[in-house]
Amino acid sequence: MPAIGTAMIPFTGPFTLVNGMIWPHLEVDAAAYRFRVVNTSNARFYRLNLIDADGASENAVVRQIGTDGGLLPRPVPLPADGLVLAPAERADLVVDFGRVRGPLRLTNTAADAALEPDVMQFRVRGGRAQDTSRLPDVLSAGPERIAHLPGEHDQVWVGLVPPGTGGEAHPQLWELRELAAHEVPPLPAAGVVQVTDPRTGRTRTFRQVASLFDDTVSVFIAHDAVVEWNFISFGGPPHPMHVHLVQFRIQARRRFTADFDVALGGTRSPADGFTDVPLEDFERGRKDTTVVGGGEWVSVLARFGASTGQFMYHCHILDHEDEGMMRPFVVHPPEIARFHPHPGSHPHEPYRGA
Ligand SMILES: [Cu+2]
Repeated sequence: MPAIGTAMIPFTGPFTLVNGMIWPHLEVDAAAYRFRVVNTSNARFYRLNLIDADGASENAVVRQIGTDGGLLPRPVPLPADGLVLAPAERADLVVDFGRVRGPLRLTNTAADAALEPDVMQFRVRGGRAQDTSRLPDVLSAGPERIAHLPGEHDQVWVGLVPPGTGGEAHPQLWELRELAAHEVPPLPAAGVVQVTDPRTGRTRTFRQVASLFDDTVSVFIAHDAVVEWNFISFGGPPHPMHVHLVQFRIQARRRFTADFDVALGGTRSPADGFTDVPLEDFERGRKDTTVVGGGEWVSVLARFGASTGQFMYHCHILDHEDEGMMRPFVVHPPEIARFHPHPGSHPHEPYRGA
């Protein structure tokens, strides 16, 4: 962890605040309650678990009904080892206190030596309250089902490289452009990474074309285009990647062993040997933030139909974002997109003129 002055960053403190209070308690009836949870920590990831006075899990009385962008298709149980929420991720939860006895504690069981695990306490009033509520089986239609999958021209490639790359203390975000065969330099080379795409078996070569906030924009998207964003981490800490303007659908999370040379700043051999990491149930909902772990490639799909103009995407660890892991992208109206041969610039409907 790099230090600025005497502070280590990313900074994490020992206590967790809930609505501005350390270790609050909430008196609840023996009934179902809905909680809308957002992780607003600057850097800390939470693994939320509900336990009773003896420390036994009470996660079974919790159902997740929503994510970052709205209701899930169906209520889902919490993952067996707790709900991981990275900075900016949201969870809409229903907790049925009618099915428990005595006080419960919400704890953070994430591996974190500096952490006091208690988050808050629930004190359940005696007697079953009049609660006739019932969770519906079907909550929403879920994320848009996109029939027309994007082609090569609708892909955005972003590399996440570990601390130390190029002598830089912090992890970096690299915007990548794919190189044609005749453009590939002798390898390995600084700023060049290779990936063997498991979907095609083809080795693809990319060059870093932008990294810092003020570097020239390289991601242009045609309004209403469906674009696949590929976040590939070549090592380092996990990054909750957040894209403005859209709710996306997570397509895949793949794990690999990166052969990335930090001193050089490039791959020594193509990223390969990917294994699919099964998505959690809640990851099938509408998301605008998702964790990309070290040695993971996460693909997400979104339609950029909401608006045109300049927007941001970034790591949502504030200390990373402030050290450069934030970049603009531009969504063009169709009248301009037709002149821009860039990722996402091909409208799926033929251009019909103004
Ligand atoms: Cu980050």
